Amino acid sequence: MSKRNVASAWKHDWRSRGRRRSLIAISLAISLITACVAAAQWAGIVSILQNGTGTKVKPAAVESFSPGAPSKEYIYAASRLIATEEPSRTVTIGVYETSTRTFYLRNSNSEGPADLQIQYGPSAAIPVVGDWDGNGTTTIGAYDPAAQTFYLRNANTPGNADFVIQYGPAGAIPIVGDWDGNGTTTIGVYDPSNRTFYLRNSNTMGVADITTQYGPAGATPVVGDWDGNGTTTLGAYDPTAQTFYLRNSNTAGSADLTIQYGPAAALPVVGDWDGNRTTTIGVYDPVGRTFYLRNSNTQGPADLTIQYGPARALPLAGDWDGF
Ligand SMILES: [Ca+2]
Ligand SMILES: [Ca+2]
Ligand SMILES: [Ca+2]
Ligand SMILES: [Ca+2]
Repeated sequence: MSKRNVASAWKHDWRSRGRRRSLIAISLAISLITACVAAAQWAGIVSILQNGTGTKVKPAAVESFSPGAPSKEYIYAASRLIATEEPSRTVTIGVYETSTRTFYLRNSNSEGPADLQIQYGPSAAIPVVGDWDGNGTTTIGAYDPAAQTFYLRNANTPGNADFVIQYGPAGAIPIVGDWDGNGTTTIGVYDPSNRTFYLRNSNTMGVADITTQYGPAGATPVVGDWDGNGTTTLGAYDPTAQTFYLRNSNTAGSADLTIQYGPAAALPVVGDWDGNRTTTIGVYDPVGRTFYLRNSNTQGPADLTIQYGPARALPLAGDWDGF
């Protein structure tokens, strides 16, 4: 090999080595840039998490627990928490079949089978339902008109009565409510012979705390919290005129609300169907086995029409599950 050829070969070798070095340098730079971008992104994620602006979500079960208060509901969209709200305590339908002494209770105002089926009460009893212990759930009870005795139970299960209370004159119709607004439902009766309510603020024997004459002759007593202030007050349904007469205090006087509602031969049933704390009207057609429920104490068509229950059952309303 001549000197020139050696030099040329060396130069060629140097050039190719130089090219290789450049390639290594470029690839190192690319790796460095990629690493920097990744680091910057990670730093960004960490800062988002620390600032709480990302999709950090605390366990709802821990955050929502608050004894004595209604638990919050957590609303998610694409696994992001977008809102919280207090759950509504809606009242739902039920019926009592006297011939089999059976409660059929449903946890939603919709057609479908009973969520709870409970045999309870003596024969020929009139069903009553209420929150006897003030824990937020409505539970079963029965009034024996022959013995003028209430049998109240704190669970929607078969079993013995938690309260046995003799109360009311012969021929009385049981009605129950939270007359003093303290959160517990207590007993009462309506005597159709003198159109008088006898209400008691504890589930014990004793004299009436409130005695009030109210309603037209031949009316069926109904009671509810018509103004949503926490106290249950008087009402009457005249089945011949298909008219509700509702009053916002447990005193004698004229009706605060007069509402014509329901088909002939329907039975009144009232409840807080939309969970806004006011009790509103409804009727049950025992032949067509259909509830017609309305969300305001005004005339108009039913907001909810629900076929439910065996033939000729008695309508009920309550918050059976406390949700
Ligand atoms: Ca209860
Ligand atoms: Ca009470
Ligand atoms: Ca009230
Ligand atoms: Ca309501």
